[in-house]
Amino acid sequence: MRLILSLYIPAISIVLASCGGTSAPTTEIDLTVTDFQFSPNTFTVPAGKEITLNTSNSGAVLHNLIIMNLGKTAGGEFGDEDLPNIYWKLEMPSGDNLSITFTAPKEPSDYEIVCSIPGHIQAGMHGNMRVVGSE
Ligand SMILES: [Cu+2]
Repeated sequence: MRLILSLYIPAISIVLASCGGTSAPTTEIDLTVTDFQFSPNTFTVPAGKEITLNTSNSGAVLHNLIIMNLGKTAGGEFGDEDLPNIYWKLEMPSGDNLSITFTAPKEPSDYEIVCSIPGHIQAGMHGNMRVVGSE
């Protein structure tokens, strides 16, 4: 019985995570990138945990995903002055599917996500990663 329960509980968690939209924190994110959008463009992760990001760039051009440092924004255009404010960056060539991990920030808050390629923020490539503390 113990074995059955331990298999059953992760299955429930996966179902809840997929139905919960952006409110339920998840350690696995499926992110599709197009010209010029992140989908989803908001997601919620648990503080300090290892997050698996499965990305697919179905756009025609190179994109990247940048998570900005706490309290930092790239504004309408990512410039050299924003480089020291990068928490984490992933390059996503057109047509590539990547699975990669990063460690979520320890500080619960909202963190801006952007694509730094010129013009892409203005075209719509920005969003929010919410970091929540453990309950
Ligand atoms: Cu882009």
